[in-house]
Amino acid sequence: MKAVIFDLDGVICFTDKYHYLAWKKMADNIGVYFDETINNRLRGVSRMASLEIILERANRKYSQEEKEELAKYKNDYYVTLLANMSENDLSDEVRETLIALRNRGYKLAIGSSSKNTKTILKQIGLGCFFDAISDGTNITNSKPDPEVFLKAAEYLNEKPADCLVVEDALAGIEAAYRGGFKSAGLGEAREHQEVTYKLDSFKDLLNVL
Ligand code: B16
Ligand code: MG
Repeated sequence: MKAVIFDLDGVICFTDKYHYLAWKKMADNIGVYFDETINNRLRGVSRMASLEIILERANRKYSQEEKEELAKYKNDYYVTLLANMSENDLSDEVRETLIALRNRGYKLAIGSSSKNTKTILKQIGLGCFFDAISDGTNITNSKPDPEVFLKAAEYLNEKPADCLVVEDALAGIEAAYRGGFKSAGLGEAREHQEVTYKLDSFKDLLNVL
């Protein structure tokens, strides 16, 4: 293994709670039921695909224009929540593990569906840390399509077979598998049939690499 590609939300930091609050505000606003179980289905899924999942519970159809307005409403509020993030939102465990991997000579990249990736990395003090960033701004197909990880490998100038993908979402492990990457799963991602390593914690990466 020459490189490690990290998912962002649910792996490096926990923006999932802010996604939940923002989607909940939007859903309440249009009177659509939404809870934490539905929120779990949104992990690693793009903004518009997340909205489609939430609207499964709606009692009417929404036009493309209305959907874009709803997604914008959610994102505007989400971005105000991100503004409160700081270096305190990066755990010592994640920071120390990243540094240990860097010291072992691995190239390190981000592979996230989020279009807010660069803002989040800056907020938590990792704005200049990674060798490459592939995110929602440079892809057309979101996880489980492998595009985001294939782009990360390309930016790193490495072959997929030489990169380990670290993910918290089933869609992310599926994307890694389809792209020819080995994967390490945290949380529900441990349950995917094709996951290479089931991690007990983020620092457990130091035992599998
Ligand atoms: P945005 P990841 C994903 O991040 C989130 O898990 C998912 O809930 C979100 O909808 C997606 O990013 C898009 O985020 O609205 O900021 O573009 O897990 O791929 O890092
Ligand atoms: Mg994730």
